[in-house]
Amino acid sequence: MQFEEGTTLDRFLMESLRDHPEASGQFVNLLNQVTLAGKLVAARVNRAGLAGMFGATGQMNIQGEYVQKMDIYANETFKRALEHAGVVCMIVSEEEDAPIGIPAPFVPGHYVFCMDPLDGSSNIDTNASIGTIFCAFRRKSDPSGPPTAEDALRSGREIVLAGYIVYGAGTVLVLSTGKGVHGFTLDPTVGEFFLSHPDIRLEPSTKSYSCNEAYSAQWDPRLRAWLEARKEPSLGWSSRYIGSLVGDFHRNLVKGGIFLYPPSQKAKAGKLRLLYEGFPLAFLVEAAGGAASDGQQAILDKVPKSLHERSPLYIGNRDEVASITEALRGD
Ligand code: P6P
Repeated sequence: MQFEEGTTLDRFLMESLRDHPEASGQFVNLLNQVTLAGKLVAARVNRAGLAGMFGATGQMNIQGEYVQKMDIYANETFKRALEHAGVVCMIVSEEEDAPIGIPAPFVPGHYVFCMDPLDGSSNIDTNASIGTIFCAFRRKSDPSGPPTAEDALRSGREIVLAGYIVYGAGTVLVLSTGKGVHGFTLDPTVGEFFLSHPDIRLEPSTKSYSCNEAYSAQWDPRLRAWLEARKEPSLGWSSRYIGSLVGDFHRNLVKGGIFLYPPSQKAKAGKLRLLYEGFPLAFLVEAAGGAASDGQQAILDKVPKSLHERSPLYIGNRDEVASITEALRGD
């Protein structure tokens, strides 16, 4: 199905769901609640400096990271939008140690929602792009009882929706239900997302890499050799790294690029979380013709053993992911 730029998100969803007469209204409602929360967070991010929302709260989350004021705001905004709508039975958040159930009198819905409510938030004081990353599964447990951990600890291949909202020069929602990847830009004057990046596709290869090279002395030597080989001037590679996963990933999705976050002494299993960072971005990148690996297997083939499990992440154009996985084969 072809959509011209300027299509609203609502119309895009209505048209896309025509192929799914079995789809309940909950799917559209879920996305509507996500976009509502995204608009609220975007408005606050854009005024953070004026609204006293810069800086840390002094608290530390389960990840051992200092919680920024905006982390709390984003987490509460997405939770409130989702809890009340009868579309989710469980929310897993980077900011919450345990899964969040749906409090009475609200009614649980069909979906399990996993999110990093504001990734890269420590960059907000420098006005760098930050973002919300999410994915959703259909509930697996018996709806007559409470949701279980197994509703969230499952293969990435069971994801039914994934996306992110990048709060940068503009606010862009990128999402996929598995068939194609589409970007919508928020027009804040009317409060509507309009299709701006129809059917994003990645070329097979790239000459741009994103990583924090300060840690390269701690990497597997085969990975260091892989990167050094690409610095041969005649090859014409470049390096781009913001230090905000959503900002780095969005640039690589739109322009091509390979993002690497390998294990290091400080992060022996890698720094990034599988369930609400690796999974959503891997779902998107595969739907756009790219690939995502942990160095041994496809990210989406993994099954997390715990909610906040970390994983090495190599993600972007498929030839480069294949080349890194080949270099690391036989760990
Ligand atoms: P480093 C932000 O804190 C984050 O979780 C991701 O957004 C980003 O990709 C990564 O950490 C950056 O980590 O070690 O390079 O500062």
